[in-house]
Amino acid sequence: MHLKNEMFHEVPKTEEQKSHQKVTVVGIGAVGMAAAFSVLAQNVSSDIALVDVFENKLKGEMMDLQHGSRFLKNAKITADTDLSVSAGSRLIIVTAGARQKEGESRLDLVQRNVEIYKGLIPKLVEYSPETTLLIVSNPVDIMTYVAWKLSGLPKNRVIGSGTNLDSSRFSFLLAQRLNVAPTSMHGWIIGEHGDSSVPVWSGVNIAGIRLREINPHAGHEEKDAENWNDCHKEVVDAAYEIIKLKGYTSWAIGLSCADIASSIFENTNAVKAVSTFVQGIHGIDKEVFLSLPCVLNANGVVSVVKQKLSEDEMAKLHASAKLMDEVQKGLQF
Ligand code: 6V0
Repeated sequence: MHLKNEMFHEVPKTEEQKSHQKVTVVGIGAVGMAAAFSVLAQNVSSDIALVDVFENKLKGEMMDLQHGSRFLKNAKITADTDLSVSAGSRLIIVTAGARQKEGESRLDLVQRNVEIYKGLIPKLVEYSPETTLLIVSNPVDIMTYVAWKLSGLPKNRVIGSGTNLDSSRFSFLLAQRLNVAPTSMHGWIIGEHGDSSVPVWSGVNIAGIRLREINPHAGHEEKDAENWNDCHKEVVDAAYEIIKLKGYTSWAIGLSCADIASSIFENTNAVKAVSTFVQGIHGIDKEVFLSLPCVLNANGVVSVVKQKLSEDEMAKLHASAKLMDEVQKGLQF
Protein backbone atom coordinates (compact mmCIF):
# COMPACT_ATOMS: atom_id res chain seq x y z
CA MET A 1 0.00 0.00 0.00
CA HIS A 2 1.53 3.28 -1.17
CA LEU A 3 0.57 5.44 1.81
CA LYS A 4 1.70 2.83 4.33
CA ASN A 5 5.07 2.47 2.59
CA GLU A 6 5.56 6.24 2.61
CA MET A 7 4.67 6.55 6.27
CA PHE A 8 6.69 3.71 7.81
CA HIS A 9 10.10 2.18 7.59
CA GLU A 10 9.58 -1.53 8.32
CA VAL A 11 12.11 -3.13 10.67
CA PRO A 12 12.85 -6.68 9.46
CA LYS A 13 11.47 -9.32 11.83
CA THR A 14 13.96 -11.87 13.13
CA GLU A 15 11.36 -14.46 14.09
CA GLU A 16 7.65 -14.89 13.78
CA GLN A 17 5.84 -12.85 16.43
CA LYS A 18 3.71 -15.16 18.50
CA SER A 19 1.02 -14.31 21.01
CA HIS A 20 1.65 -15.88 24.40
CA GLN A 21 -1.66 -14.87 25.81
CA LYS A 22 -4.25 -15.83 23.24
CA VAL A 23 -7.69 -16.69 24.59
CA THR A 24 -10.36 -18.42 22.54
CA VAL A 25 -13.97 -18.26 23.61
CA VAL A 26 -16.05 -21.08 22.15
CA GLY A 27 -19.77 -20.31 22.17
CA ILE A 28 -20.57 -16.63 21.94
CA GLY A 29 -23.93 -16.57 23.66
CA ALA A 30 -24.63 -14.53 26.75
CA VAL A 31 -21.94 -16.24 28.81
CA GLY A 32 -19.23 -16.41 26.15
CA MET A 33 -19.54 -12.72 25.32
CA ALA A 34 -19.56 -11.71 28.99
CA ALA A 35 -16.38 -13.75 29.44
CA ALA A 36 -14.75 -12.24 26.33
CA PHE A 37 -15.68 -8.73 27.40
CA SER A 38 -14.42 -9.23 30.96
CA VAL A 39 -11.11 -10.68 29.72
CA LEU A 40 -10.60 -7.70 27.40
CA ALA A 41 -11.84 -4.97 29.73
CA GLN A 42 -9.72 -6.23 32.62
CA ASN A 43 -6.63 -6.51 30.40
CA VAL A 44 -6.25 -10.21 31.15
CA SER A 45 -5.54 -10.73 27.43
CA SER A 46 -5.69 -8.52 24.37
CA ASP A 47 -5.73 -11.39 21.88
CA ILE A 48 -9.14 -13.00 21.64
CA ALA A 49 -10.64 -15.41 19.13
CA LEU A 50 -14.36 -16.11 19.05
CA VAL A 51 -15.90 -19.35 17.76
CA ASP A 52 -19.53 -20.27 17.24
CA VAL A 53 -21.74 -21.93 14.65
CA PHE A 54 -23.59 -18.68 13.81
CA GLU A 55 -21.61 -16.78 11.20
CA ASN A 56 -23.59 -13.52 11.33
CA LYS A 57 -23.62 -13.34 15.10
CA LEU A 58 -19.86 -13.98 15.13
CA LYS A 59 -19.20 -11.18 12.68
CA GLY A 60 -21.49 -8.82 14.58
CA GLU A 61 -19.90 -9.54 17.95
CA MET A 62 -16.39 -9.28 16.49
CA MET A 63 -17.12 -5.91 14.87
CA ASP A 64 -18.79 -4.57 18.00
CA LEU A 65 -15.76 -5.48 20.14
CA GLN A 66 -13.27 -4.24 17.53
CA HIS A 67 -14.98 -0.85 17.53
CA GLY A 68 -14.07 -0.55 21.20
CA SER A 69 -10.36 -1.09 20.44
CA ARG A 70 -9.57 2.55 21.02
CA PHE A 71 -10.55 2.02 24.67
CA LEU A 72 -8.57 -1.22 25.02
CA LYS A 73 -4.88 -2.06 24.90
CA ASN A 74 -4.14 -2.80 21.21
CA ALA A 75 -6.64 -5.64 21.22
CA LYS A 76 -6.66 -8.25 18.46
CA ILE A 77 -10.12 -9.73 17.98
CA THR A 78 -10.77 -12.48 15.48
CA ALA A 79 -13.80 -14.70 14.88
CA ASP A 80 -14.71 -17.68 12.72
CA THR A 81 -16.94 -20.71 12.53
CA ASP A 82 -13.79 -22.70 11.68
CA LEU A 83 -11.94 -23.92 14.75
CA SER A 84 -8.58 -23.12 13.14
CA VAL A 85 -9.10 -19.51 14.30
CA SER A 86 -8.34 -20.80 17.82
CA ALA A 87 -4.84 -22.09 16.88
CA GLY A 88 -2.10 -21.30 19.38
CA SER A 89 -4.42 -20.46 22.29
CA ARG A 90 -3.01 -20.49 25.77
CA LEU A 91 -6.51 -20.66 27.27
CA ILE A 92 -9.77 -21.85 25.73
CA ILE A 93 -12.97 -20.92 27.51
CA VAL A 94 -15.71 -23.32 26.42
CA THR A 95 -19.26 -22.05 26.89
CA ALA A 96 -20.80 -23.77 23.85
CA GLY A 97 -23.96 -25.65 24.51
CA ALA A 98 -27.52 -25.58 25.57
CA ARG A 99 -28.49 -23.39 28.49
CA GLN A 100 -31.13 -24.09 31.14
CA LYS A 101 -34.69 -23.16 30.28
CA GLU A 102 -36.97 -21.93 33.04
CA GLY A 103 -37.35 -24.74 35.58
CA GLU A 104 -34.73 -26.98 33.94
CA SER A 105 -31.83 -28.21 36.11
CA ARG A 106 -28.18 -28.09 35.05
CA LEU A 107 -28.04 -31.88 34.96
CA ASP A 108 -30.91 -31.94 32.42
CA LEU A 109 -28.54 -30.49 29.79
CA VAL A 110 -25.92 -33.16 29.97
CA GLN A 111 -26.20 -35.50 26.95
CA ARG A 112 -26.96 -32.59 24.57
CA ASN A 113 -23.75 -30.87 25.62
CA VAL A 114 -21.67 -34.07 25.52
CA GLU A 115 -22.58 -34.40 21.82
CA ILE A 116 -21.39 -30.84 21.18
CA TYR A 117 -18.13 -31.47 23.09
CA LYS A 118 -17.38 -34.59 21.04
CA GLY A 119 -17.23 -32.39 17.93
CA LEU A 120 -15.24 -29.63 19.60
CA ILE A 121 -12.71 -30.66 22.22
CA PRO A 122 -10.37 -33.01 20.27
CA LYS A 123 -10.08 -30.49 17.41
CA LEU A 124 -9.48 -27.55 19.74
CA VAL A 125 -6.62 -29.41 21.41
CA GLU A 126 -5.19 -30.36 18.02
CA TYR A 127 -4.97 -26.66 17.13
CA SER A 128 -3.63 -25.66 20.58
CA PRO A 129 -1.76 -28.58 22.17
CA GLU A 130 -0.33 -26.30 24.89
CA THR A 131 -3.70 -24.91 25.92
CA THR A 132 -5.49 -24.98 29.23
CA LEU A 133 -9.23 -25.58 29.00
CA LEU A 134 -11.62 -23.57 31.14
CA ILE A 135 -14.95 -25.34 30.97
CA VAL A 136 -18.11 -23.37 31.62
CA SER A 137 -20.95 -25.25 29.86
CA ASN A 138 -23.33 -26.89 32.29
CA PRO A 139 -23.49 -29.19 34.12
CA VAL A 140 -19.99 -27.82 34.52
CA ASP A 141 -18.45 -30.54 36.74
CA ILE A 142 -19.59 -33.30 34.39
CA MET A 143 -18.60 -31.33 31.29
CA THR A 144 -15.13 -30.78 32.78
CA TYR A 145 -14.79 -34.56 33.21
CA VAL A 146 -16.01 -35.07 29.62
CA ALA A 147 -13.55 -32.44 28.31
CA TRP A 148 -10.71 -34.08 30.25
CA LYS A 149 -11.53 -37.49 28.76
CA LEU A 150 -11.92 -36.14 25.21
CA SER A 151 -8.88 -33.87 25.32
CA GLY A 152 -6.11 -36.17 26.53
CA LEU A 153 -4.72 -33.17 28.44
CA PRO A 154 -3.22 -33.57 31.92
CA LYS A 155 -5.63 -32.97 34.81
CA ASN A 156 -3.99 -29.70 35.87
CA ARG A 157 -4.86 -28.15 32.51
CA VAL A 158 -8.58 -28.97 32.45
CA ILE A 159 -10.41 -26.69 34.84
CA GLY A 160 -14.12 -26.13 35.42
CA SER A 161 -15.33 -22.66 36.38
CA GLY A 162 -17.08 -24.57 39.19
CA THR A 163 -18.02 -22.83 42.42
CA ASN A 164 -15.83 -19.76 41.91
CA LEU A 165 -19.13 -18.13 40.93
CA ASP A 166 -21.12 -19.70 43.79
CA SER A 167 -18.42 -18.56 46.27
CA SER A 168 -18.63 -15.03 44.87
CA ARG A 169 -22.42 -15.04 45.22
CA PHE A 170 -22.05 -16.41 48.77
CA SER A 171 -19.46 -13.84 49.85
CA PHE A 172 -21.61 -11.06 48.38
CA LEU A 173 -24.72 -12.15 50.28
CA LEU A 174 -22.88 -12.68 53.58
CA ALA A 175 -20.99 -9.39 53.18
CA GLN A 176 -24.23 -7.49 52.64
CA ARG A 177 -25.51 -8.69 56.01
CA LEU A 178 -22.34 -7.57 57.79
CA ASN A 179 -21.65 -4.46 55.74
CA VAL A 180 -18.13 -5.36 54.65
CA ALA A 181 -16.62 -5.74 51.17
CA PRO A 182 -17.18 -9.19 49.61
CA THR A 183 -13.38 -9.51 49.27
CA SER A 184 -13.08 -9.27 53.08
CA MET A 185 -15.78 -11.89 53.64
CA HIS A 186 -14.17 -15.30 53.43
CA GLY A 187 -16.79 -17.86 52.51
CA TRP A 188 -16.24 -20.91 50.35
CA ILE A 189 -18.69 -23.05 48.47
CA ILE A 190 -17.29 -26.36 47.29
CA GLY A 191 -18.59 -29.49 45.57
CA GLU A 192 -21.00 -29.36 42.68
CA HIS A 193 -21.71 -26.05 40.96
CA GLY A 194 -25.42 -26.19 41.35
CA ASP A 195 -28.04 -27.85 43.39
CA SER A 196 -25.85 -30.01 45.66
CA SER A 197 -23.17 -27.37 46.37
CA VAL A 198 -21.65 -27.38 49.86
CA PRO A 199 -21.18 -24.17 51.88
CA VAL A 200 -18.21 -24.54 54.23
CA TRP A 201 -19.83 -22.81 57.20
CA SER A 202 -17.15 -24.11 59.56
CA GLY A 203 -14.65 -21.74 57.95
CA VAL A 204 -16.71 -18.61 57.14
CA ASN A 205 -14.83 -15.71 58.69
CA ILE A 206 -13.90 -12.05 58.66
CA ALA A 207 -10.30 -11.30 59.63
CA GLY A 208 -9.96 -14.79 61.09
CA ILE A 209 -13.04 -14.53 63.33
CA ARG A 210 -15.25 -17.43 62.37
CA LEU A 211 -19.00 -16.82 62.45
CA ARG A 212 -19.32 -20.14 64.28
CA GLU A 213 -17.12 -18.90 67.16
CA ILE A 214 -19.89 -16.42 67.92
CA ASN A 215 -22.92 -18.37 66.77
CA PRO A 216 -22.10 -22.12 66.84
CA HIS A 217 -25.20 -22.84 64.73
CA ALA A 218 -24.49 -20.26 62.00
CA GLY A 219 -25.60 -21.82 58.72
CA HIS A 220 -27.29 -24.82 60.36
CA GLU A 221 -30.45 -25.70 58.49
CA GLU A 222 -32.73 -25.95 61.57
CA LYS A 223 -30.92 -24.77 64.69
CA ASP A 224 -29.82 -21.30 63.59
CA ALA A 225 -32.22 -18.60 64.84
CA GLU A 226 -30.53 -16.03 62.57
CA ASN A 227 -31.13 -18.10 59.41
CA TRP A 228 -27.66 -17.61 57.93
CA ASN A 229 -28.35 -20.61 55.73
CA ASP A 230 -30.71 -18.43 53.69
CA CYS A 231 -27.54 -17.04 52.10
CA HIS A 232 -26.67 -20.50 50.75
CA LYS A 233 -30.27 -21.13 49.66
CA GLU A 234 -30.14 -17.88 47.71
CA VAL A 235 -26.91 -19.00 46.03
CA VAL A 236 -28.51 -22.29 44.97
CA ASP A 237 -31.60 -20.47 43.70
CA ALA A 238 -29.63 -17.63 42.09
CA ALA A 239 -29.44 -18.99 38.54
CA TYR A 240 -33.10 -20.08 38.56
CA GLU A 241 -34.16 -16.65 39.86
CA ILE A 242 -32.03 -14.68 37.37
CA ILE A 243 -33.15 -16.89 34.46
CA LYS A 244 -36.77 -16.24 35.49
CA LEU A 245 -36.07 -12.50 35.58
CA LYS A 246 -33.81 -11.89 32.57
CA GLY A 247 -33.67 -15.21 30.68
CA TYR A 248 -30.02 -16.13 31.32
CA THR A 249 -27.08 -15.34 33.60
CA SER A 250 -24.01 -13.67 32.20
CA TRP A 251 -22.10 -10.88 33.96
CA ALA A 252 -21.01 -12.65 37.14
CA ILE A 253 -19.94 -15.83 35.31
CA GLY A 254 -18.09 -13.68 32.75
CA LEU A 255 -16.18 -11.93 35.53
CA SER A 256 -15.51 -15.27 37.21
CA CYS A 257 -13.91 -16.58 33.98
CA ALA A 258 -11.69 -13.48 33.73
CA ASP A 259 -10.73 -13.93 37.39
CA ILE A 260 -9.62 -17.53 36.78
CA ALA A 261 -7.88 -16.56 33.53
CA SER A 262 -5.90 -13.81 35.25
CA SER A 263 -4.48 -16.30 37.78
CA ILE A 264 -3.23 -18.40 34.88
CA PHE A 265 -1.82 -15.57 32.76
CA GLU A 266 -0.32 -13.65 35.67
CA ASN A 267 0.94 -16.82 37.39
CA THR A 268 -0.51 -15.62 40.69
CA ASN A 269 -0.84 -18.78 42.84
CA ALA A 270 -4.21 -17.39 43.93
CA VAL A 271 -6.60 -19.79 45.63
CA LYS A 272 -9.95 -20.17 43.87
CA ALA A 273 -12.77 -22.68 44.07
CA VAL A 274 -12.64 -24.36 40.67
CA SER A 275 -13.68 -27.76 39.45
CA THR A 276 -10.76 -30.17 39.51
CA PHE A 277 -10.06 -33.90 39.62
CA VAL A 278 -10.86 -34.88 43.22
CA GLN A 279 -10.30 -38.63 43.33
CA GLY A 280 -8.04 -39.36 46.32
CA ILE A 281 -8.85 -36.08 48.13
CA HIS A 282 -11.09 -36.03 51.24
CA GLY A 283 -11.47 -39.81 50.83
CA ILE A 284 -13.32 -39.51 47.49
CA ASP A 285 -12.84 -42.71 45.50
CA LYS A 286 -14.79 -41.72 42.36
CA GLU A 287 -13.23 -40.46 39.12
CA VAL A 288 -15.02 -37.10 39.25
CA PHE A 289 -14.41 -33.36 39.03
CA LEU A 290 -15.78 -31.14 41.79
CA SER A 291 -14.80 -27.75 43.14
CA LEU A 292 -12.32 -27.41 45.96
CA PRO A 293 -10.07 -24.43 46.74
CA CYS A 294 -7.20 -24.76 44.24
CA VAL A 295 -3.89 -22.94 43.83
CA LEU A 296 -3.86 -21.60 40.27
CA ASN A 297 -0.92 -20.40 38.24
CA ALA A 298 0.55 -20.65 34.75
CA ASN A 299 0.45 -24.44 35.02
CA GLY A 300 -3.25 -24.47 35.82
CA VAL A 301 -4.25 -26.20 39.06
CA VAL A 302 -1.00 -26.86 40.93
CA SER A 303 -2.39 -27.95 44.31
CA VAL A 304 -5.63 -28.39 46.16
CA VAL A 305 -6.19 -26.95 49.63
CA LYS A 306 -7.12 -29.64 52.16
CA GLN A 307 -9.79 -27.76 54.09
CA LYS A 308 -10.75 -28.98 57.53
CA LEU A 309 -14.33 -30.00 56.85
CA SER A 310 -16.98 -30.87 59.43
CA GLU A 311 -18.58 -34.33 59.29
CA ASP A 312 -21.69 -32.87 57.75
CA GLU A 313 -19.73 -30.98 55.05
CA MET A 314 -17.73 -34.09 54.26
CA ALA A 315 -20.93 -36.15 53.91
CA LYS A 316 -22.41 -33.58 51.53
CA LEU A 317 -19.24 -33.52 49.41
CA HIS A 318 -19.31 -37.31 49.13
CA ALA A 319 -22.98 -37.17 48.13
CA SER A 320 -22.07 -34.73 45.29
CA ALA A 321 -19.27 -37.06 44.16
CA LYS A 322 -21.69 -40.01 44.11
CA LEU A 323 -24.23 -38.02 42.09
CA MET A 324 -21.59 -36.95 39.52
CA ASP A 325 -20.38 -40.54 39.21
CA GLU A 326 -23.93 -41.83 38.62
CA VAL A 327 -24.59 -39.23 35.89
CA GLN A 328 -21.22 -39.96 34.26
CA LYS A 329 -21.96 -43.69 34.11
CA GLY A 330 -25.02 -42.95 31.96
CA LEU A 331 -23.13 -40.86 29.40
CA GLN A 332 -22.45 -41.99 25.86
CA PHE A 333 -19.11 -40.79 24.54
P1 6V0 B 1 -26.42 -19.34 24.79
O1 6V0 B 1 -26.65 -17.86 24.87
O2 6V0 B 1 -27.48 -20.21 24.21
O3 6V0 B 1 -25.04 -19.56 24.01
C1 6V0 B 1 -24.53 -20.80 23.69
C2 6V0 B 1 -23.77 -20.62 22.39
O4 6V0 B 1 -23.11 -21.86 22.09
C3 6V0 B 1 -24.67 -20.28 21.20
O5 6V0 B 1 -24.24 -19.08 20.58
C4 6V0 B 1 -24.52 -21.49 20.30
O6 6V0 B 1 -24.59 -21.17 18.92
C5 6V0 B 1 -23.12 -21.97 20.69
N1 6V0 B 1 -22.86 -23.33 20.24
C6 6V0 B 1 -23.67 -24.41 20.29
N2 6V0 B 1 -23.07 -25.46 19.72
C7 6V0 B 1 -21.86 -25.05 19.27
C8 6V0 B 1 -20.78 -25.66 18.62
N3 6V0 B 1 -20.82 -26.95 18.29
N4 6V0 B 1 -19.69 -24.92 18.32
C9 6V0 B 1 -19.61 -23.62 18.66
N5 6V0 B 1 -20.62 -22.98 19.31
C10 6V0 B 1 -21.72 -23.68 19.62
O7 6V0 B 1 -26.12 -19.92 26.24
P2 6V0 B 1 -25.40 -19.17 27.44
O8 6V0 B 1 -24.28 -18.37 26.91
O9 6V0 B 1 -26.41 -18.53 28.29
O10 6V0 B 1 -24.83 -20.41 28.27
C11 6V0 B 1 -23.79 -21.21 27.75
C12 6V0 B 1 -23.52 -22.39 28.68
O11 6V0 B 1 -22.95 -21.92 29.90
C13 6V0 B 1 -24.76 -23.18 29.06
O12 6V0 B 1 -24.47 -24.56 29.11
C14 6V0 B 1 -25.07 -22.64 30.44
O13 6V0 B 1 -25.85 -23.53 31.21
C15 6V0 B 1 -23.67 -22.48 30.98
N6 6V0 B 1 -23.51 -21.62 32.15
C16 6V0 B 1 -22.59 -21.98 33.04
C17 6V0 B 1 -22.36 -21.24 34.17
C18 6V0 B 1 -21.34 -21.69 35.16
O14 6V0 B 1 -21.23 -21.11 36.24
N7 6V0 B 1 -20.55 -22.70 34.85
C19 6V0 B 1 -23.09 -20.05 34.40
C20 6V0 B 1 -24.00 -19.66 33.48
C21 6V0 B 1 -24.32 -20.45 32.30
